[in-house]
Order: sequence, then C-alpha cells, then structure tokens
Amino acid sequence: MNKKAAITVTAGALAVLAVAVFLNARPPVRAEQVAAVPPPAAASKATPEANMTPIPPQVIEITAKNGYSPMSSVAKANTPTTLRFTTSGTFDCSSSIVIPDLHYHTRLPMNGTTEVPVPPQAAGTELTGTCGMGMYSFTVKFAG
Ligand SMILES: [Cu+2]
Repeated sequence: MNKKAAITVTAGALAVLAVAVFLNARPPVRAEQVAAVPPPAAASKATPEANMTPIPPQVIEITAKNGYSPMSSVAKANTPTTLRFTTSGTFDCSSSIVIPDLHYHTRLPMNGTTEVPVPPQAAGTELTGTCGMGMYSFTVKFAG
C-alpha cells in the first residue's frame, strides 16, 4: 500500500515535472525568436563596410578586329580589372573570345564594347585569351 502510494506519487510528480519541463521548454523558443530580431541590426552594422569606397577597376582596352590590339598589355596586380573589348565591323573570328584561366568565353557584337570583369591577379600572372579557333591571341601581364 505504501509502495503503491509512493509509486503513484512518484508517477504524479513525474507527470507534473514533465508538464513543467514542457511548459518551460517553450519560453526559450520565444527567446530565440526575440533573439532572431537583432540580426537585421547586425546586418545594418555591416552596411557601412559595404559602403566603403570600392577600388575602381582598372580598365584594359583591347580592340578586336582581325586579331587583338594591343596583343600584349600590362595591368596592375592585385587590382580588380576590366577588360574592355571594342569591336567595329568585326566579322572575323576575333569576335569570339576565350580566356581559359577565367573559364570565360563570349561572342562580341560586330560593333560595340564588351566588358569582362577580372578578379585581382597576383603579380607575375599572365592571362592569355584567344579567338574561338585559337589563331589570334592577346596577353595581359599583371605586375606589382
Ligand atoms: Cu580565330
């Protein structure tokens, strides 16, 4: 009888505990939801960094027509770079450009400019591009 009562009391206590744990388990979830609100403030903290003046990319001009001119260019290393290809009545295959090291290829319009963004390159890097058939080429050397 005493044992049975004790078991009953224990079971009851466990049930109460379980309910209490269940109820107590909920507020932390709300706390997390509240805690989830501040990140936008943290994101706005990151905005000033994003607003930092970006380094303007250096522009390397290359004319594409019956080959590339200049065939060799020198660019500053460790600087964002734009290769700007200009075509003017370009019907030959130099309008098709392949830059293997950048996994880049495109077809230039017969007339116009096409900008190819190049991430900063280490000093000593030589980027070589060719026409689609590999018969014309151009090289951009990056120097510190
Ligand atoms: Cu070609």
